[in-house]
Amino acid sequence: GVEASTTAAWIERHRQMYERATRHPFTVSIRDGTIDLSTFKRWLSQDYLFVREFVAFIASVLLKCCKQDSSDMEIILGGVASISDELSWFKNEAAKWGIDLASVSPLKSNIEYHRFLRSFTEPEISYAVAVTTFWIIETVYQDSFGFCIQEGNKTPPELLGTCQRWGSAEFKKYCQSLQRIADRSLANAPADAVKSVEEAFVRVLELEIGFWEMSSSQS
Ligand code: HMH
Repeated sequence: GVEASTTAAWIERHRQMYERATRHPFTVSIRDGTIDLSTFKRWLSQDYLFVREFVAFIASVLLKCCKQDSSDMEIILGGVASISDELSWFKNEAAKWGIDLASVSPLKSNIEYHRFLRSFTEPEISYAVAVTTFWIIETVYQDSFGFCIQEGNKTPPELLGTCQRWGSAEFKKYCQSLQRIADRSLANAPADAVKSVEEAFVRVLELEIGFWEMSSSQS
């Protein structure tokens, strides 16, 4: 639409942090082809645990949506369908890399992120904050992995499937649909509520940076 986008304005206002989340040395090293494969495997294992938590988060967004604004229901339900597909993808990918998912334990930054996600399942948390948080979580991956398949990349062929999963035009469209929903729900929210959604937006960027750092660290 032509109306001002609150979420786009936040990306501009927090541009530096947004770049740190979406052009992190971890994903940039995928694009450069310099990534260490043990680092990639650590990320894959940890992200599988993240996605399992993310299922409950998306379910809570769907529930809030159904209670409030059923016109968004199909898009959020699409998110539920794609997370189901994503879990299968992780299992398949882990098998390819020889990772035993049953023996993976969450690292500190992952646990911190789980705690954050769980805080949204409370019924008093608004749909506006939940759906906007959902949008930025997906968008960080879309932008990060989209960059890995843009022109000039040297992404190793065995990592292209991962990059396409979140970097595809289809996933980008889905993120744009979520962004429209977020902007519309923010347009109807009181100013103090909008302020707290912006805080959640910034918190997601911090948590995403922490997640990449955790995946990159050699411990
Ligand atoms: C940490 N953030 C993290 N993992 C993901 N899979 C996504 C975002 C997007 O689905």
